[in-house]
Amino acid sequence: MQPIKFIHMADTHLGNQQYNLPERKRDFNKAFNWVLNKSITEEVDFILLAGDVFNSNNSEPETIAAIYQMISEFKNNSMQNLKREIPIIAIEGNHDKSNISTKRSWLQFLAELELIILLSPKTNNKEEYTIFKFVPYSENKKNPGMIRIKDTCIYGIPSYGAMTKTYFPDIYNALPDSSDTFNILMMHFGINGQVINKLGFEMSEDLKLLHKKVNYLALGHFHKKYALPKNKEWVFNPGSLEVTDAREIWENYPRGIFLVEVHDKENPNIRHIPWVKGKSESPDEIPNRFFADITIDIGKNDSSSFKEALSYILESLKIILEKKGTAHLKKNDLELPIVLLTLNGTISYSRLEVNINKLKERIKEKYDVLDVRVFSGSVKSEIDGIVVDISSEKSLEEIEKDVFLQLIEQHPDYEPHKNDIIQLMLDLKSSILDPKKNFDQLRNQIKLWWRSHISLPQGELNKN
Ligand SMILES: [Mn+2]
Repeated sequence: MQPIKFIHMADTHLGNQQYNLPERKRDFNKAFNWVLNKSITEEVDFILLAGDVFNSNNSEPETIAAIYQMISEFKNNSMQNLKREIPIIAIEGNHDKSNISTKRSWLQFLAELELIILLSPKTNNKEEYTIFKFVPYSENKKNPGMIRIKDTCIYGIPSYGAMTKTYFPDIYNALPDSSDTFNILMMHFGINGQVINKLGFEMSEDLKLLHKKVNYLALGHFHKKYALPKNKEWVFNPGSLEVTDAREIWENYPRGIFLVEVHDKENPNIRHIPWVKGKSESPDEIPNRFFADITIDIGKNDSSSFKEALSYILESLKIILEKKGTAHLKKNDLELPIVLLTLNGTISYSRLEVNINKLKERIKEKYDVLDVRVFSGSVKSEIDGIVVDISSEKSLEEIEKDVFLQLIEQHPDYEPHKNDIIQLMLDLKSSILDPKKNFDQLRNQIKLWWRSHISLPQGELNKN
């Protein structure tokens, strides 16, 4: 076969303004642009983009403008440097899908502008999809299901969510028997067991059967790199290009892109190019935002108040953050860190004293960081009967529900009515805040609730 070389990436999540920071949106663009430039220096034949190109189909104009500009420049650069264009071949991931109200996805729009080639098989639009045809790009440039480049055939299926796995037999039947070509199938789903707490599909017999017709299954969806099965890999997932979730840092996910060279279709040469924290001089590392993962035990210093703990935290951070010497950095520099600060330990004062916002403020005043995220869910107090998880990731409503739940759980008698009581407490809270309601009305509200939920002799309540 004619040798080919390609890049396989996925989950670029463009437009992701993580933590509400405009810089983060730019970081995602930077990582994407890095891969486009890399594909020129590597002189690849094509790029695979296996879904979740955008973080959302509700992308803002500036996200669309940025991708338009990046791909246009990339096309010009490849024409200049290689005298040819490098096709970008994509499928829709779950994040790219249009919804009923929008009908059209941004990826479809980019395909209409001929910036990318979007693959999707022709389906009968009855109740359930039956995938029946991969229309070649050479026959229909508007709605192709496959494209042939040299001796390589690339087929693409968009994400159909949980239904996707039911189509494996249909996909198998629709794929031609072409043993003389190198066959790539692009899909968007995860495989069970690869990422903790993330549900995917099993390596079922239906899925394994695809290997009879597919040499390289190019996946996206899970943000972690993996290649399966271990003894003879043919299923590949590159992982996301940037950090989309703190968990990816805590669990140290390998992520990046695959650079694949095929001379002998039974033995493709597959290299993973990984991400790296901050900038890098190496052409074989994808620069990402620097995340500083720091854990501090605030029970360890015997502080008797949060004020004391605060100085201890700031002092502990000094050693870690000042060593980095980030003072000269601008917000756009990838070296300027986002601090993921996990607090744990047992404190001698109330958890209600732990003021996360003040802590964040003080850290930002004192150190050069892009942002601070504080996770304090596992801090315990010696004096609190109730443990309040005041981590920044919880909404006020969730915290309230937690508190109410714990109050109720202290009284076993209330247990059977737990959820109803929480609802009553939430209702009462909003009644108290309503200036139009007076005390009698509140008392009646409780009485009514009591009568409809718990049958007690009438006299009991009227006493109070
Ligand atoms: Mn994704």
